[in-house]
Amino acid sequence: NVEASIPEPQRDAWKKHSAQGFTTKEQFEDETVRHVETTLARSLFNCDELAAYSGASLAFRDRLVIEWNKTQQRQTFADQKRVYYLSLEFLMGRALDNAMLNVGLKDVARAGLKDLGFRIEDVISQEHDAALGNGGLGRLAACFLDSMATLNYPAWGYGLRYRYGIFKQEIVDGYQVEVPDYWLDFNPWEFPRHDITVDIQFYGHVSRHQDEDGKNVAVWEGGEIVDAVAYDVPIPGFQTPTTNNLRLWSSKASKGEFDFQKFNSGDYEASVGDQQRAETISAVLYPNDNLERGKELRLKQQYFWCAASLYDIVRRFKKSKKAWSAFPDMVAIQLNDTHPTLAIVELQRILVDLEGLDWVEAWGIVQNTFSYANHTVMPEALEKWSVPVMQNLLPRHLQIIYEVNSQFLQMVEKQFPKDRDMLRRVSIIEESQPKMVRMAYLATIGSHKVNGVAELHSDLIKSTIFKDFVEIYGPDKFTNVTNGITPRRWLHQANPRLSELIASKLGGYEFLTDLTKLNKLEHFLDDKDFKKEWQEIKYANKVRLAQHIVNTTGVRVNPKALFDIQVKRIHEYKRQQLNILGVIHRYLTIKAMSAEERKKLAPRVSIFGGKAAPGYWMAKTVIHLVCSVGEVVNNDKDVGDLLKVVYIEDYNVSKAEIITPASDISEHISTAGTEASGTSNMKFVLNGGLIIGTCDGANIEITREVGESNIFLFGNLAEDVEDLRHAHNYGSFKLDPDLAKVFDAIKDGAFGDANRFTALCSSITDHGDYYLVSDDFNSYIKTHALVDEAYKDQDAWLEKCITSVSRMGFFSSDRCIQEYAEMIWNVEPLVPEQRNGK
Ligand code: IMP
Ligand code: B1N
Repeated sequence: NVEASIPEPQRDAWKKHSAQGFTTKEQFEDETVRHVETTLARSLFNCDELAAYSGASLAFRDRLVIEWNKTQQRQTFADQKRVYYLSLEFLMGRALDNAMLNVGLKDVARAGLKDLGFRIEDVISQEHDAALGNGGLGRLAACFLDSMATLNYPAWGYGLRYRYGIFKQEIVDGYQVEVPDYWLDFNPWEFPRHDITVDIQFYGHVSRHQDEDGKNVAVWEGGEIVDAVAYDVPIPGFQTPTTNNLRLWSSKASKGEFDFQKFNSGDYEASVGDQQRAETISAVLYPNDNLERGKELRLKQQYFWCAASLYDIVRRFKKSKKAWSAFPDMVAIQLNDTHPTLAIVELQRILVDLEGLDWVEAWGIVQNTFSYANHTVMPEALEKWSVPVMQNLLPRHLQIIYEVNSQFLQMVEKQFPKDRDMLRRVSIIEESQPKMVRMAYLATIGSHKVNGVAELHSDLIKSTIFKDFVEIYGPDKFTNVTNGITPRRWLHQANPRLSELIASKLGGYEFLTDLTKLNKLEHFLDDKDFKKEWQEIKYANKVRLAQHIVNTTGVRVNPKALFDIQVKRIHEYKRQQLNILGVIHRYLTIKAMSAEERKKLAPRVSIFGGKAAPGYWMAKTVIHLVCSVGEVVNNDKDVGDLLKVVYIEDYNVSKAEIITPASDISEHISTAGTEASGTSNMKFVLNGGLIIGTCDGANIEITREVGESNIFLFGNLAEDVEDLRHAHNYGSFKLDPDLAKVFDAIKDGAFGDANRFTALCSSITDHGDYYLVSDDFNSYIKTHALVDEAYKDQDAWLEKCITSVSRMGFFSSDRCIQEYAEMIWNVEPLVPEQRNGK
């Protein structure tokens, strides 16, 4: 009993003075004004909206951290298994609105801020997004944190505290320009923990020593040391006091002997240089989505973060004084893709080199601790590290990888005698020039479970990259957990009016913690008032987006038009090029139409948004084509409201909260078999928009749930993609005739200097059309015509939307986390007693 070790009078004094946090409007105002006046040293006379945001956030942060403390104590005393979610990306977005809603005090804050002279929306919009991620993979990690806290799982996130998140995108003359995202000027949501600092070693060499028992042990010596400093971000659950922790590591020069020597010897400059080199490790998020470039600094980031996290996890376990064999009963470590795979090697190193466990016992513990989620089959995204680079940076880890590989290959050889090619195929080491470490294989061998993130994707990985491993380990090691999204942020926070309308019909907000409850909405399909209000809400959301569009681009769009939205990272496999080529086709068709025909056409707004990786030239060309088409179409008086084309600058989480509720239709049109899951597809449907999409990723399961009549599917199937590509490469490529007309218009300079688009066009016409734009074009155009038709019958359209929403229960990240917890992590929730004010 920890309490008993503290004298009673002291304990009483602490209890008497223990911080409480506000619950009433009066207390909220007290706390906010106190923070503005003392923490920020401002006053009534110079408190602007930013200061009001800061004051209110600090008031909420106090509340969160009080619950955070209690949660950590509860979890420590409960002494049960915890889950650690390792992700190189956490795309959190804004925290204040989320904190207000999750602790159930947004109305209190709204009233309090009003008393102090502020509108809550203006205060909320002061916050800079926490944008420590590229796209779906990073946002998934953020949704998972929300669900793990809401479901009361004892769970920690571990990541890197990048000084620069994903860059800010500006569109200048129709081109993307990247601006650094320096977001840490004032971040009230993090607690620096300078007392929690871990030494991280790089480079050096390995020597062999005899220990006291005469055992031969490896010692990793020399090299350089960098400090990892912990920064903690509290993660509040919804309608529960459980407040979990996201621990982000920041790099700092070590105070150890290395730079002291230089400093003392008078080499001040070198000492400062060391400091800068150390801080570089956590300086910047790599801005690539679904692409790995094999840069040494990225490997350094990965090891730095894995080693610091593992040190922390092992330290916490050791406090329990349990035997090492109990480690997997207390610790589950989830790897978000292969980026944290070095954690597997690091745990083996700790157990064998530092704790003296026997190799085989240690490896059993490692395998039972880790699980690995694969998020992509794109070859250019699969991580491989060059052996020489790893040899130099992490010499001992490379030895361990070779030993793991040798034992694995011996096992395979016993199972498949004389199959030399099998050994070559499954080896962790690719015998290329230079040799490469295949991280997906290492992650698979070091884990007890491997999962894909949607059904099709999980099937695909079993028949492609992990085919041999299914034969070796049997099919049970491989499983599927279809992705999900948190309904708190993506319905309640992003679309408060729709959430309220649904609650009024379902008799409360239980659907926010049990999303399957939405199915009761189908009972209201004949309720005229309900449907009218639903439609009004969608319209209001479109008006809000139209306002944002005119404010940021100057283009006026008609909120009565059909809003057709594609917002996501720009990537050839996601096929924004198919979308914009389809838009050009629409434009040419309208231009050729009679006045009569035009009257029958539903006006459209084609909305694009998303960032291109700074080095991804083709993606940047796609952005430029969209902007160039917009320039022409939006200024064509002859076309007017029938078609508008806009590019929304700097798509991020907080913009997604405005964009997602405003779609009539959204586009999820990746080449079949390339998009592992997609998660924005789920967000759009949950907000009452329909989808045009390919049979790819989670689109397939969305179709299963909402029904084929409520989704617009088109295009070739994944099973046919390989044959089509093969056919293209062997001479039978035929350009779609409608697409040919589109290319002719581009070549004629209809959208400005055609030379700028030559490479984009010829990637389709001359270089194999790898993403099957031409093969799918006709089907895409025809399906858009069906969308036009369907939209004319507003009543039937509305029914499709409401029916779809009612069937989205499956896509809550709560369902997803429960599946991980039961099938993979084997962890139980720790449900707290509900306290006052909750
Ligand atoms: P740690 O990472 O194991 O140090 O735990 C995280 C947090 O949990 C600490 O910062 C403490 O606030 C809390 N905690 C850990 N151990 C105890 C304990 O034994 N009693 C109360 N709180 C604890
Ligand atoms: O992960 C998401 C999925 O919904 C998407 O379909 C998938 O594309 C995305 C290397 C990635 N896969 N791989 C990445 C990101 C950054 C990086 O450096 C790969 N992102 C995905 C969630 O499952």
